[in-house]
Amino acid sequence: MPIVDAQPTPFEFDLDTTALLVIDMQRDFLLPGGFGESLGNDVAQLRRTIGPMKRLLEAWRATSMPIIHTREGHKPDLSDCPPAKLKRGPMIGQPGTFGKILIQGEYGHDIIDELQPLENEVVVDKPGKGAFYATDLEEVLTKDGIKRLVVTGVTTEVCVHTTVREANDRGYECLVLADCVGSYFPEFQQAGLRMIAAQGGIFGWVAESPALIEEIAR
Ligand code: TIU
Repeated sequence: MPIVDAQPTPFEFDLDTTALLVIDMQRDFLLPGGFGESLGNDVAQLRRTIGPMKRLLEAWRATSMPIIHTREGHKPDLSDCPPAKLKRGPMIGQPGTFGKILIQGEYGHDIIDELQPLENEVVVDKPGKGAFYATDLEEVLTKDGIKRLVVTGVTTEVCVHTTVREANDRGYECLVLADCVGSYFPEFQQAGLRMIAAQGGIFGWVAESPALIEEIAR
């Protein structure tokens, strides 16, 4: 079995039971002038993941392992957006630079050009921060016999963390790639990664993408 150098211990995986999760690499979060930046966030902190992610996707696509992309967003009538979320995210559904913010079908809701999914890759639309809540992700993984997840995307302490915690509780082993996840806040990036691997890997493992690419390219 391939083994990747990781924290807190090496991460062992096999090509038949591992999937790549790409969380919310959407224009609304990553594009300059978009929703994320309009909230005062530094999108460069997220955009540094694009190069490593492109290289990872290229290597992963050369294997038979599945790739699953997620997008956070809501139906145009906001019927799947809890009032409590809307109250603290009042821009959701409002017109932004790239269409109505976080609304399915809008330009800003879709994945950035550099990382557009291929036709055979699954895209899971999710109304929450976690990728399991109110989605068919668990069904998709079970059907493919997936037991391990390599997790990438944005943001580290919000949608990546929520998803890793949900996955860990469901029995999946998660490897988070430090250079392929991003937070608007450098201190949350650091702490978020440390939280995953602390206490003997309380939620999972953390590694750098070149170490994984080397293993899957063997
Ligand atoms: N995808 C995701 O993390 N959604 C967020 O709202 N993240 C923030 O950091 N705001």
